[in-house]
Amino acid sequence: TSDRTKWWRQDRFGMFIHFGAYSNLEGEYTRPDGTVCRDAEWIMRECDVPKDAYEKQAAGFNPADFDAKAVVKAAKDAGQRYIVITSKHHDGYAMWPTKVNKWNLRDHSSFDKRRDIMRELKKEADKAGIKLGFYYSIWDWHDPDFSDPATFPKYKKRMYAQLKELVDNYDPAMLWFDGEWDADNPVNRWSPKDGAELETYVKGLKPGLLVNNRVGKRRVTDGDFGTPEQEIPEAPVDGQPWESCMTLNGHWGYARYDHDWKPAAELTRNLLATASKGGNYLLNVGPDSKGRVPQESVTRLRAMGDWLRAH
Ligand code: JFZ
Repeated sequence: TSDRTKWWRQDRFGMFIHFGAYSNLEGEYTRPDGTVCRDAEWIMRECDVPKDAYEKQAAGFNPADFDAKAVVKAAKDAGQRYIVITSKHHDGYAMWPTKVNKWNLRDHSSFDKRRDIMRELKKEADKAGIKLGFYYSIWDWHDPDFSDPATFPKYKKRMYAQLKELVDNYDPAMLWFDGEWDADNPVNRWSPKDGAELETYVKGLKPGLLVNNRVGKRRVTDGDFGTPEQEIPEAPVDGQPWESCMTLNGHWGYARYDHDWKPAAELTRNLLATASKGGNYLLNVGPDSKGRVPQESVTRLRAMGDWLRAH
């Protein structure tokens, strides 16, 4: 294990944040016939929301109550030492003012045009000594060039340009890729070579940048670390550093109907079990349509931190 991953291996415990245009629906899509379909960050796909309807609801997205200071404090109180936030999930919506397209929080929302939540988060994280990383989905449901093999290279150019914006403008410590894996999607053109190229490209933008394994095809040695999801592996995989990501309830993105919060004791046990096996623990919060982290999440994070401080 390399020096590059040292800070991250020592940090052990991080905050995952799933926040995007889907958060505005809070997990519920009301169809034209009045029936309600429920999901979270996958709602566009799982509830077959027509593109224009999804774009229309996103135009009303106004997370005015997003409070970077409060988010960083919640992480700090929990004992979390790094934050990974969705810069772009599968719906393709960018949470920073990208110049690559208009499908972003600056140009397609009802949010204050002067604000940039990524910049706000970076500033507060820096102040608190917390590292900031970005989740970025390779899979993109919104960009028409993604799903056509003939135009895919155009999409790839835009993706590279967006990643350069993220690295140049926010100096992230890590890029957490996702969406390279879907079985029925043309994303399967995403070859190990594509993954290796992308990894080389982003590391060229910033030496020292950490990259997770989902940059490629889940090869064990891809990227700098593995990413088991919602599970604690029995044994470490081939000596590779790994990080287990989990939700506080049953969803990544905010779902107003999900009250199935895991007890703080269970979460603390998961953290300790993960750490004892040499892994990192990335625990997720999903801010609501206004940008507020659910109180149920904040209290559980604080209880974990209280336990850690007491022991
Ligand atoms: C992906 C996303 O689709 C999901 O919305 C969320 O962001 C999560 C953190 O990552 O979901 C996955 C990715 C990988 C597996 C399962 C779900 N997997 O390897 O089993």
